[in-house]
Amino acid sequence: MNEETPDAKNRQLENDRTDSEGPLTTETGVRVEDTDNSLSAGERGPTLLEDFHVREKITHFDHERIPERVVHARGAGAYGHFTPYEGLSDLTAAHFLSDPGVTTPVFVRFSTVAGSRGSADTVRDVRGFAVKFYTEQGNYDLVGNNMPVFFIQDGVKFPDFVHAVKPEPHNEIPQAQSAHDTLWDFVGLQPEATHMMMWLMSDRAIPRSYRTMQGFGVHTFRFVNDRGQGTFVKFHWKPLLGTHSLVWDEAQRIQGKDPDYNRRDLWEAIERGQYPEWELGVQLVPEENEHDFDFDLLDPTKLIPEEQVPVRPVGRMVLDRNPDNFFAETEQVAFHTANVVPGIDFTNDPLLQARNFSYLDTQLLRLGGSNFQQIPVNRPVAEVSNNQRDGFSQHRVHRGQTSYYPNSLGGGCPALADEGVYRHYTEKVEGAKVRKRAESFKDHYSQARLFYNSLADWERDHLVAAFRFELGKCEELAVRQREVANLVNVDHGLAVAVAEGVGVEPPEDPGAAGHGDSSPALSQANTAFGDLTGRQVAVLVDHGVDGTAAEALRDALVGRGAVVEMLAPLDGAVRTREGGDLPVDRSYTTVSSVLYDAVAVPGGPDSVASLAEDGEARHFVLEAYKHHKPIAAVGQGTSLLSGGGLPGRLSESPLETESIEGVVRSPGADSDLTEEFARLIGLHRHWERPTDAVSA
Ligand code: HDE
Repeated sequence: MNEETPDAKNRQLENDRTDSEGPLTTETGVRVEDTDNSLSAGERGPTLLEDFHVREKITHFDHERIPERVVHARGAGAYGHFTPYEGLSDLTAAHFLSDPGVTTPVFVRFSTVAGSRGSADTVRDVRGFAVKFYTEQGNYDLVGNNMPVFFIQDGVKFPDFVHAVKPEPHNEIPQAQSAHDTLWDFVGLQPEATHMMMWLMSDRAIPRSYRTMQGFGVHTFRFVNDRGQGTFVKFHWKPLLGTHSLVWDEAQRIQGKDPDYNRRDLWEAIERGQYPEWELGVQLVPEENEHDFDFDLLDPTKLIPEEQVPVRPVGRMVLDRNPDNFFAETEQVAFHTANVVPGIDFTNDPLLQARNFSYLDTQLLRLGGSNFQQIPVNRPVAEVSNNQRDGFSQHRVHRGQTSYYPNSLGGGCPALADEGVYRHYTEKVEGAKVRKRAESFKDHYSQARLFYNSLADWERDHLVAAFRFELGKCEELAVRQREVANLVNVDHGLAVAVAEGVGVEPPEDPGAAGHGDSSPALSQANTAFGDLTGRQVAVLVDHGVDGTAAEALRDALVGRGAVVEMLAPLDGAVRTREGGDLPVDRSYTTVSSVLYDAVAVPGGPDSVASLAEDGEARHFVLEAYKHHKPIAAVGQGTSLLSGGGLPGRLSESPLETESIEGVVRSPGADSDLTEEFARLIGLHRHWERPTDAVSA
């Protein structure tokens, strides 16, 4: 373990932390005895201009807002650290990847893309996954997304794309949604977006949690070693909990029930000490193999199938500390793709090249000038020394007579560095100036098809439903029809299914069958299952509940890392069948089944009878059932399943042993029940459960 680095950032921040203690003062430190009454000429007279306290207080308030990010405005952040598994010096000069003994502090910000700062978390959207490594060689930012490809190939199209997806300009509707005419108008006319639209219509766009999201660098980058040799690299973050998503209907309901759902989940997991972890992986392509693929490595609408180039795990990131202040840290953090360290370089991906311009430019506006790197969350732990001076909000007090290079009056300082320096990869470049897309960028459908081929049946069903939902919200039939015409190049069956759903002409079969390739790694069916860490389980109880069963279930699940809450009609406590008091965590009228991953109903005739008479309780179970969630019913608790309008085979014989996908029923809370319930929760959702007939 490196002595200096693990908490280098945390230690640095210590100097900036402020606890508003002691007597109230003005910004200039003058003590204030009354902040409730303005200084006025007489008790009922006009306020006096000379009241510097009221002027300062209100002026500061007037200036509290800064522009939100033009994209990725809504986000949540956390600190943590990264440790490599092994030294990668043969590939890269990056020190933070050179030695398992080096642990590097990080700050990560997750985000949605289209919505404003105050929009809901669980919208259908791409998620940002931006990591700032505070390395000993300077800050390195890996500014990625939770999907491995992008909508456009060239950065010059980015303003067009963002204008299309953002709320429409004439009425600013809809907020944080892609289901509207302008987005589909744009992507229908822009076939290069097709692959990414497949990802956006998939479950990847509604992650259950930031903790259950993959991350991708998207572009092909370049590792460069000490000898100046380059290797192409794609970055992957893999969550240890697996990649899991919400159900679309559930995601929409959460937008109202808890718009902070993903943000809260991250915050609470860290507060509980359940630190989320990701493994960093790299796909490596030697320079000489650049042209071995049937797509261009520089094209950001393409991924490298893992089956073609395996992902090599190279390190681990843990997020273990929440920020002290949202604005100071999460809002003011400034990521920039051009923040690189020795050993990591760019490629000529035209999207990446534009990003390298855009991020600095946007921070200058958003953070009010050129000194934003001095803001605590942005400051590197590496030494900073240069001749840059002045500017708005300069916090450094530079000493000395000189601020130029070369100089003799300042002792020649700062001197040019001669070791550990950043050297750009000496790539040979030649060519005529042209505005032309390379021929190698022109296949827009093969990988969209690869993605479709790779999905499990339930994932395809969700994808079709998402296309129908989104296109169904477009008013212009021509826009719907054009997208369907696009999809026929991916898969005829998909295009027909979407066309039927949105009431436009099903397209002709183009005849030529597309390729049958698939990449199992792209399916969420092949992710990690079984870890209950941070899973939210609701236990519905009322007076007369079988307290022994309820507590046994809770203790067993908590022991496996789940968060279990006792929910009753009223807050406080319920009397158990055994005569004791069972504390209630909250009234279920303040929450909703969509905020939980699983529901249990313990027995106790009185408790169950009372719950069965309450529409809220019945709806809770029914809705969980509709959203494919695991349900456990103990003893008489099984009868709650029968009263709620669930499909026949569940309601007719609640204690029958006929198995129902994701439902466990048992006469008592024995270890078999808890074991089975835990297994079902670990499987996340039970997609094979038919729910079409369920109205909840
Ligand atoms: Fe961004 N992007 N982007 N982007 N991006 C921004 O920078 C931009 C792109 C991504 O949590 C902005 O500081 C252009 C791809 C994340 O603070 C802005 C292009 C990927 C974040 C910007 C892209 C991303 C941003 C807005 C096309 C995935 C949030 C505020 C050439 C690999 C970072 C800001 C955070 C933020 C520009 C495309 C990821 C305007 C011009 C591809 C995660 O500079």
